[in-house]
Amino acid sequence: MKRSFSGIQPTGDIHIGNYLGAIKTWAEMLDEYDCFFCIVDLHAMTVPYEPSAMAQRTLDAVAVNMACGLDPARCTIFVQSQVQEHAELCWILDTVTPMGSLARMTQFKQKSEQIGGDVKVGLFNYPVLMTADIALYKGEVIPVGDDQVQHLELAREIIRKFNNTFGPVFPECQPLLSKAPRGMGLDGVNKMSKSLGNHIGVTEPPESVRQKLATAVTDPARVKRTDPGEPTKCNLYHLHTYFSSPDEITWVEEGCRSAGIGCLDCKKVLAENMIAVLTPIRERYEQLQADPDVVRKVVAEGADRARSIAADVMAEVKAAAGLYSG
Ligand code: AQP
Repeated sequence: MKRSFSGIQPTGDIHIGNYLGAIKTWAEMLDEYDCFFCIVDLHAMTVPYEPSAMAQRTLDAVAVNMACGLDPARCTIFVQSQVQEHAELCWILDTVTPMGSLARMTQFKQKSEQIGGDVKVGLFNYPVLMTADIALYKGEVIPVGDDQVQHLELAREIIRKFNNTFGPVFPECQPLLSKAPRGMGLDGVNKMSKSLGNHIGVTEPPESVRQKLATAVTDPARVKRTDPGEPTKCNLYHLHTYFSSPDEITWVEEGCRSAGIGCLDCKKVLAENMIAVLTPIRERYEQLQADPDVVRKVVAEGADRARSIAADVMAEVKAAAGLYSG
């Protein structure tokens, strides 16, 4: 089996963008690949965060991923900071990474703007740590949403540079692109993000899903109910294509273009369909919340497996780089 590596940051509520763009695909890969899923808490430290909440958010992220279908009996789930080799390999890869390549990264530019003036080196270096995450397990197939394609291209470049400089330690990694496009936030402007408050969480209670959808931005052309719209310009139409039946999607398309339905009608149907998909996830999550030892055991076992592979690969890396081994 080829090995696959994926990561998710414990930066807040895991949302339907993460689910459709990433976790749903990950859950479908379990029988085809040797899948490693990592809660990347070191990455989450690259933007301001509340230290007292980090450990619980990390465990919550594990529970949500399990509730979304990551079955620990068929994959390895672990926490990044529990495997020290991630930071160690990141440093070594830093020594072959051009500054110019990092400075070009769109996510770096966007997040720097969001933060304001006080941008830290960790944010700049984020893609090198991501490369280390992949390379440490000799990951070959990397499932990504389209927002991460640029980082993966850079990871491939860094891995090539390492192999060219020190010898062929790492395999080439390939992106496995999610079929879902980048999910837009309820603000209709930014991508749906944990940190922007423009999301619907996968464990969100039904009433909250209804309320959030009721206030979500739709096609700006539809100011009054009688204004015809263009569904492809409406963020919520895209969500219908994932949560609604073919008949309902046709109803939305025709009703929106002819102004036969209003945005509220459309939102109500979407809300109920979304709730039907999210309810079993929320229920599984609540069961795991009630028994936190299950989650702790999963990450402890995951860390053991991850550490044993990481130690071997790191020994290979150090030998290739000519470091003293005692
Ligand atoms: N809006 C989205 N649409 C589709 N896919 C998405 N992903 C994230 N947002 C969307 C995919 O989710 C995976 C895990 O993402 P991450 O936690 O590593 O970081 P992110 O991409 O920065 O996610 P967020 O929600 O936007 O978090 P914050 O606010 O902390 O930056 C990735 O595979 C990503 O493609």
